[in-house]
Amino acid sequence: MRSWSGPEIPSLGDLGLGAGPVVQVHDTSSAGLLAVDPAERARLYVCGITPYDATHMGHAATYLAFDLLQRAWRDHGLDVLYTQNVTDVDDPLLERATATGVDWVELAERETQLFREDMTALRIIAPVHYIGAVESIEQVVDLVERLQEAGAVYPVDDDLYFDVHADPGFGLVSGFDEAEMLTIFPQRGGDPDRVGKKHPLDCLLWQAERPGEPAWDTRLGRGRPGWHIECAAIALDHLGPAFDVQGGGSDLVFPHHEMSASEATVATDEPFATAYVHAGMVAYEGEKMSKSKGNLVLVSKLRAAGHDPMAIRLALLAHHYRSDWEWFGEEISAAEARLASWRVAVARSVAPSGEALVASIRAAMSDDLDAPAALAAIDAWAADDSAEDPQAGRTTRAAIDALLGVEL
Ligand code: 5CA
Ligand code: ZN
Repeated sequence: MRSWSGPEIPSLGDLGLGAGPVVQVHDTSSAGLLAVDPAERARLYVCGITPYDATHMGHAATYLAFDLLQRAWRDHGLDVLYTQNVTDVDDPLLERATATGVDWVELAERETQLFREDMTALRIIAPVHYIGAVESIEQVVDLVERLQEAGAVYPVDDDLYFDVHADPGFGLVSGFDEAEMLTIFPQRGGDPDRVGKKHPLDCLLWQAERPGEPAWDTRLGRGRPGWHIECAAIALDHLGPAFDVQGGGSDLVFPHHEMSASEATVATDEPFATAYVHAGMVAYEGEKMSKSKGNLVLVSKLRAAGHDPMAIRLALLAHHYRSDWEWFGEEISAAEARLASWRVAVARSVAPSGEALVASIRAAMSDDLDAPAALAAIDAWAADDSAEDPQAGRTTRAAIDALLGVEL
């Protein structure tokens, strides 16, 4: 499907500032920092929205995290091949469509379009491939057939299930033991108690047509894809196996990323991704912000209320991408004040060294995308009235744009 129009990104190298450092990010599967430094091109897959409601600040925080990763990679000199999916057919979308009397295709199109507009306003880098589940049915069927050839698929009634233990590495993404998995699985769409499954954790690959639900005629019969295989198929098709980073919010660690990784590994005999990077959860009114609960702060509402998208972006940047945090509304005024002070600071005819500040921002961002540390360095520079560098305003404006995506 159509991607969105992403921002222009200035090159700091072109300003004579050289290249940024190698980027280190926290990898969930090894529970530590990993230098992700492929030759020439980094390949990134980020799990996209299920488009049944509007973009909230939790979504925005997650997509911002992977925008920052790409900015750091680009500054280091890498090209980035970026794929993101849209889960445009799945239970929650169909349930919302039925409950509101809207056609599911229209609902998905409307919310995906709003998401594109929110991403453009926030200057989030657009994926090269923006791919819906509906347009990937063929790839899913191919992948399920590869799993069948590997002996990892069995039927339950007319549905098809993946035998998770066909992958000796099952569990290595999350690091969870079976008890933890069994607790979380039913909370995140799993069906441990379904009669006929060989193991409670085995997951749905293909769901046979249900009355009143959309279905496609395929070699697997009439039906639709399960959730995890959708991302495995889209990522393998557009990035190939062993790509650099699989990303999403921490609510996707298990089962979603665990299952996708195992499915892809069994089908290809190669690792799915090198690193699994997860953003923390944004809460509101004491609970994880989520469409299913309805405790939402919508990006589009903040924009409609007249808040500068760059202030919304700065409010998000004030939190480290890996931390869980709660939105309390007043952060937007703090971000607006910060934005105003930075705009004044870069307009100074002479300011403290721009190059030293760029080095600090680069050091912070290449160290697991530490945006709060970068913001603190910029605040200190803005508050310092020593006058030594007539180029500092220009250099700083470009660095804040290139590395943090904030246009001053
Ligand atoms: N379509 C699937 C992924 S394949 C999905 O999880 N969709 S979603 O609309 O529920 O979430 C979209 C992205 O936002 C996911 O990466 C998810 O991890 C992230 N996300 C959802 N809620 C929050 C939240 N409260 N805070 C931070 N990130 C969130
Ligand atoms: Zn996904």
